[in-house]
Amino acid sequence: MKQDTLFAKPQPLVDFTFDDAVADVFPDMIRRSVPGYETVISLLGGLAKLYAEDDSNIYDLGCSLGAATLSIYSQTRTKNLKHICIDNSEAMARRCQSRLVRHMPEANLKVLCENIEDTNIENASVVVINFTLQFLSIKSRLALLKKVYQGLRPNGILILSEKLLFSDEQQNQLQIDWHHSFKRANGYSDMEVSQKRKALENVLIPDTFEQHLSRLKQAGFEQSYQWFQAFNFASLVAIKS
Ligand code: GEK
Repeated sequence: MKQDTLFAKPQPLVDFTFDDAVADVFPDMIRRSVPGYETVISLLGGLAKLYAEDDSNIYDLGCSLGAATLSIYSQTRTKNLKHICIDNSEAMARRCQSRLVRHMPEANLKVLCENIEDTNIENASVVVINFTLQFLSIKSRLALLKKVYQGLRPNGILILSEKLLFSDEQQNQLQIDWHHSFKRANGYSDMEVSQKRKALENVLIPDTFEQHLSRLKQAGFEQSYQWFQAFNFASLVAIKS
């Protein structure tokens, strides 16, 4: 695994993008930056296994290198599943394609480089949006969730993982401090933490848990439950009844 040192040296402030340099170090970057990432990846495969249905599609929206898809593929025994992975970063989609073809050669797999806002969703039993909704403009988030709801089969699920904002300012600051301490414990320097935070400021816009629940409800989901949280990172399951 290549080590992430992208913010180790002082550099001019530029908005964060998912380019080749990021894609090259992504497994190390996300593991050391998102508390519980590996646990979420492993457990979401087990959740998907409970809802994946024969002859249906599984979507991984904002797939990066396909970790969620790989977890689902290795844990489900359902027949005739089609795995559809979408990322609008060419650097990610290219690497995802070759990685998944290598690790799941038997799978019915489609990797597309496109904006998830343009993706057609149909006949889905499981849709995963793992730490990606937060990168969409706030105003386009509801439309995506509505489209997911429409494209799910009855009893299908959306697994939605996000960085959280807390409406209580004191809690919000504490959660940010705890997260930064987690990053420093994983070897990132104060400078790396601070430069990355600034680069993400206009790019990753978190919502509160309450905003997520209310948006999911507006999109049509009657049942949405939190199943994971580590500091200011959480994951929900929304079920289409
Ligand atoms: C994982 N889910 O390993 N359309 C398509 N892709 C997008 C868009 C968009 N509008 N916006 C951002 N992305 C992955 C981790 S990373 C999370 C997801 C992180 C893509 C972007 O290119 C990147 O690959 C991914 O969403 C977010 O389970 O780095 O914090």
